[in-house]
Amino acid sequence: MPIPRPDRQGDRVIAHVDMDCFYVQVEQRKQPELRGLPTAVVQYNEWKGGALIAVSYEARKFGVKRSMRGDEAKMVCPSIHLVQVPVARGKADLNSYRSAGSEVVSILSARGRCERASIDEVYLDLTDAAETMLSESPPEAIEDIDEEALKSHVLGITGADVDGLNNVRRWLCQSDAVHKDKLLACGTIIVAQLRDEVLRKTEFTCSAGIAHNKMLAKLASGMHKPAQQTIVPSSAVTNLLASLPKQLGGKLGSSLHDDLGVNTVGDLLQFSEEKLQERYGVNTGTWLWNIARGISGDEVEGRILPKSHGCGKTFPGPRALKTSACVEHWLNQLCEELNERVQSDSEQNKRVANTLTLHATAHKASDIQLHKKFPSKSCPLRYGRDKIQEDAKKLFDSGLREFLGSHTDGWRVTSLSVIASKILDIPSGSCSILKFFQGKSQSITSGGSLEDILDDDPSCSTERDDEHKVFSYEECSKDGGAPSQDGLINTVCAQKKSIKPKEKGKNSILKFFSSIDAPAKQAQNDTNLLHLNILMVRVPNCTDPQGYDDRRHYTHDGISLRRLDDLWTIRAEDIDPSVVDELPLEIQQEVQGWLRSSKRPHNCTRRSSLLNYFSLDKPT
Ligand code: DCP
Repeated sequence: MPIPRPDRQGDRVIAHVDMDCFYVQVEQRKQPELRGLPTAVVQYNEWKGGALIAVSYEARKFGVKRSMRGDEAKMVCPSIHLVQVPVARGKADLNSYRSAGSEVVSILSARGRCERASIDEVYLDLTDAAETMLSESPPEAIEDIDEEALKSHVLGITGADVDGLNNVRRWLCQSDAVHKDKLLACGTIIVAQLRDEVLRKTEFTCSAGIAHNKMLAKLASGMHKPAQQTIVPSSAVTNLLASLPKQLGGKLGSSLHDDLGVNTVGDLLQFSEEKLQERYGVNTGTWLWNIARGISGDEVEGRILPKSHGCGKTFPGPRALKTSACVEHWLNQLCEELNERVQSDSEQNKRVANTLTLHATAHKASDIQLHKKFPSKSCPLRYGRDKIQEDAKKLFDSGLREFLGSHTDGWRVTSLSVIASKILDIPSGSCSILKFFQGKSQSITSGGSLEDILDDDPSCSTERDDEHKVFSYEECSKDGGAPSQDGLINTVCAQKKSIKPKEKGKNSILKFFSSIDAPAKQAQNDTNLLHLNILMVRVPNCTDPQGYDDRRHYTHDGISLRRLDDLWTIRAEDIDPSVVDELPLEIQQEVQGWLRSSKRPHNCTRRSSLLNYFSLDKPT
């Protein structure tokens, strides 16, 4: 159930920065002649011109929407330029978008703690930077306030007011404002500077929300797009929340409706915290009470790297895979890409992924009506393309056996994805090796078996998705339409967060509440459910009239050190030299040093120091 976190409500300055029509901007940078023209990026496939996955604001004016296919977009906007998403191994290749997102992150992260929440959005904690500005050069002391800052939308202050710029200037420079508003004013100027820097250095525009917490910043960032920023002073919170969409969804939403007659976030305001706690328990009660007031203590996590890597593809309709050979072919493609990504992550960031998970959607020939799910399967991840391919196939075979049961008369697979997760840093020092071997020691090696496969690893289930499909966009599925040829599963960072394709726009508050039940298990020992739900809130009155998927996903930090006890007992002679050969060079040297010294006396000393090291990290 949701767990509230204490909020230093007024003290913090949090920004949520979201790129504008991101893939389109990336393509327009490659082809500058497309700038300013109606443009859309289409998925890899030719059916009806491919599905649109990103639409420029110029094209949106003609009524082009992401839910359309290329042919339909051409009908409503004959001058539209359709750019196909890059393709590799028969599927969309998102590397250029990932790298472009990283360029932006490297600029934004210079001013404060930065959390990369998806391929094109980040949270920033600018509290320290704002405090510094306030003490060294407060807004009222700045002669020429950046015009970008003056163009901000300050909720409750600006509107359709012709004198908007001056209103904002006055708000920014109020010498008698309370401390938290002064901090927000500094944040406004800092974010305007950052957005300007992003534009100069990357040629990309972005929009931002600036508030005292993540939830409110996220709500605000989509309110004025493209290339604008919106500020939420505390005084504007009540009205902002009251403007949220009507109905609360999910089981908790139904229960609130049935028990208390609550339909909207605003309706919650009439109940005391005690009353809500009485009905829903201490945690959920306080969480509801806080949410209704825009209170959230969620911290911006200092994380700019992905928490997982995922590659997936859908095979709708006649393209469904019906033989093991076809599945193997596509698994090999996906695993090849996954291997490249984990290798490059390991080389560039000194991190290793520990878990390989396979998700699939399958249907039986015999009982198409019964929607038994293909079970997700996980195992320790072994590095190397061939090994990943081999293990993914074993996971698939294991899942298929379970899925089919006694019905072995035929099947078809309509989606496949492989995910590398539980990514750990390789710390320097010999202790790092233990961490590395944590996963490796239980890999499906030639001596291993399918017993190593974790059935429906709760951290890897398709239902939760939080950790894996950092953002998974399953084309077309959001509106219930048939999926297109090529669904994408893009894992960048986020972690997580939701999971299912989610709609952005008015009814997102429904998702906000309906998400509460699914990850409840996770939340029992993790407060990030609050995160999860907060991130799923979408902006009301968003200027984007179309619904769109929210691909953000959240995960908790439950990186497993659970097998530490085993690790402490690893003996040098147990280490498979072939595994060592796969390690990054520096780690190989470290292992070799460890192996060498393990042959000397006084092993106890070494072991006890390792024990001490891990004791620090040991979960309580
Ligand atoms: N994306 C995708 N499939 C989807 C949704 C999005 O591949 N179903 C990709 C393309 C988008 C990028 O993710 O450019 C970021 O998605 P956003 O939802 O943030 O949308 P945009 O950045 O395109 O537009 P906006 O300016 O409305 O945020």
